[in-house]
Formats: sequence, structure tokens, C-alpha cells
Amino acid sequence: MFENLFKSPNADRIPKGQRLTNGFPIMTYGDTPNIQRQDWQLRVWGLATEKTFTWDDLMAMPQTEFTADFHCVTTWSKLDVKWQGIKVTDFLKYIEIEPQALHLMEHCYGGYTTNIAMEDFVREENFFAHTLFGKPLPVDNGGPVRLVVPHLYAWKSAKWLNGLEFLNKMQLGFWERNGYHHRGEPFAEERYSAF
Ligand SMILES: Nc1nc2c(c(=O)[nH]1)N[C@H]1C(S)=C(S)[C@@H](COP(=O)(O)O)O[C@H]1N2
Ligand SMILES: [Mo]
Repeated sequence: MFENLFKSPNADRIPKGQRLTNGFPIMTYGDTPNIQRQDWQLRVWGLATEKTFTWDDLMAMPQTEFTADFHCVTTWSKLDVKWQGIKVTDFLKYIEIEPQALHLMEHCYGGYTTNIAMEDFVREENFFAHTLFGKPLPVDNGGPVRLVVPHLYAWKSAKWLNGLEFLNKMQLGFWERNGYHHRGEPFAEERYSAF
């Protein structure tokens, strides 16, 4: 009866094993690629008609503001991160995907990869972000453009995104090949690979 008095109002938003952080820790494996907006490109290939998008192409798409929680598997969570960008569901209107495409590999400048199932990718709350707290997305946070997938651990939110490869079966990305879970849902604590 009394425990609710002492429970933080946000307690339900913090997955088990996570703690709140006020700052925005930078988590990057390897070097930070320095890509200017005018040079940035996003290539779509695999089980989708090959197509390359530029910064201007992205800016011509519908723009949306998002507020989302961000959970890193190293146990920090940040609530109410404010972004602007393009919804994945809006972006999909500009590409043609084959029906056999059930998985994707997210590719980044610098070589980082992470895999995601189609059903986890095509969700209303996922987006390509280019603005963070009202400012151009800082390079350390993945600028010019990153993916944000709020319902999975943040390693799925690829920084310096430059490719989406559509696949008929799951292939493992960088952290997934190195012991992390293929899906990574924070509320299910899908931290490490079971295989
Ligand atoms: N390209 C790339 N994307 C990446 C990473 C990375 O090392 N390289 N790290 C991931 C991890 S583990 C986390 S927690 C988030 C961190 O995002 P931030 O540095 O903006 O906090 O980016 C994810 N996306
Ligand atoms: Mo992370």
C-alpha cells in the first residue's frame, strides 16, 4: 500500500537492470566518422529496389517531432529525448520492398552494423533522426542522420546511418555477432545472446 508513495512516477518506464542518467552518454565503438550533410547518402539494397537518398531527398519528406526513451544495454536509460526526423513508415513510401524481405541490416559510415527484423523496423515510433533537442544532431550522437528505434536497446539505433539492406533471413550485426541478443528488447532484458 505504501510502496507507491515512494515509487518514482517514471518507475514503469525504466526497465529492470537500468538506471536513469541525466546527461547523454556517448557510446561509440571505434572512430567517429565525420560526414557533412551535403555528402551524406543512404543506400537501400538487397530485397528492395536499389535507391540512394541524399540529405535533400530526406528533407523533402514529411518531418516529425518525437519524444522517446533511450535504453543502453550498459544499463543507462534516458527519458524524454526530443528528436526530429522522418518516420520509418513515411520513408517506406519512397522505396519498393520485396515481400520476401523479413529482416534488415542497418549499415553505417565507419562499418558498424546492426540487424533488425522487419516487424521491429516498421513501427510508428521508429524514425530517421537529424535533430536532437532542437539542434542539428551532433556528430557524436550520429549526425547527420541516425536511426532511432525506441522499443529496442539503443545499439539498434544506428548512428551515421548510410545503408539499409533488406534480407530474407536474419544475419547478425556487429554486437549481435559479439554476444549480444539478436533482438534486444529492454523490458524483456534481452541483453545477451542465448546461442
Ligand atoms: N554507427 C554506430 N551506431 C551506434 C553505435 C556505434 O558504436 N556505432 N553505438 C550504439 C550504442 S551501443 C548506443 S547505446 C547508442 C548510443 O547513442 P549515443 O552515443 O547518441 O548516446 O548508439 C548506438 N549506435
Ligand atoms: Mo549501448
